[in-house]
Amino acid sequence: MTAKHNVLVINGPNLNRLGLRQPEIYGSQTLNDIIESLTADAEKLNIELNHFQSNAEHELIERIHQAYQQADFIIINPAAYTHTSVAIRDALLSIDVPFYEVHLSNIHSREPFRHHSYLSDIAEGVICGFGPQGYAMALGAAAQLLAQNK
Ligand code: CA2
Repeated sequence: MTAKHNVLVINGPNLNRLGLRQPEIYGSQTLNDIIESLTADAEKLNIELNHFQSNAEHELIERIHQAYQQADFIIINPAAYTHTSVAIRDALLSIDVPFYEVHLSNIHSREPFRHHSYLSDIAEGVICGFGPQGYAMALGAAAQLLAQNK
């Protein structure tokens, strides 16, 4: 069997509250539910999955830095920092690890301030509006990409 690829999943502020409020927008699954299901998917794909969630911008940046030469791929839902954070954009640019941007909701059908992302133009791909399934779609696509590039 080939060596396991390492995928890091990062979730930004307030996503630790998933399932508790606004299920009409974000669904009823908790973040733990999503990560549990993603971990099972990763096992089947022979991928080592690590997860990090924080409500603090500097902690997200530190974790991105740690991924340098450690993670093969990142799946990130930066939550509200998507629309505000040049610092998270710069952190991702500083490590040269490819990433997918994921959003539970369709940010383009919501308030105008959610339409712009500081990350989309530097992401390998963007998935939004598929709810928790978006993370699984991103993982499947990352696995394919990693297998192609070896
Ligand atoms: O749709 C997404 O995944 C978002 O990244 C979620 C962010 C939002 O600021 C982005 O525009 C789109 C917000 C996450 C807030 O999570 C909550 C969880 C439970 C209850 C309320 C908010």
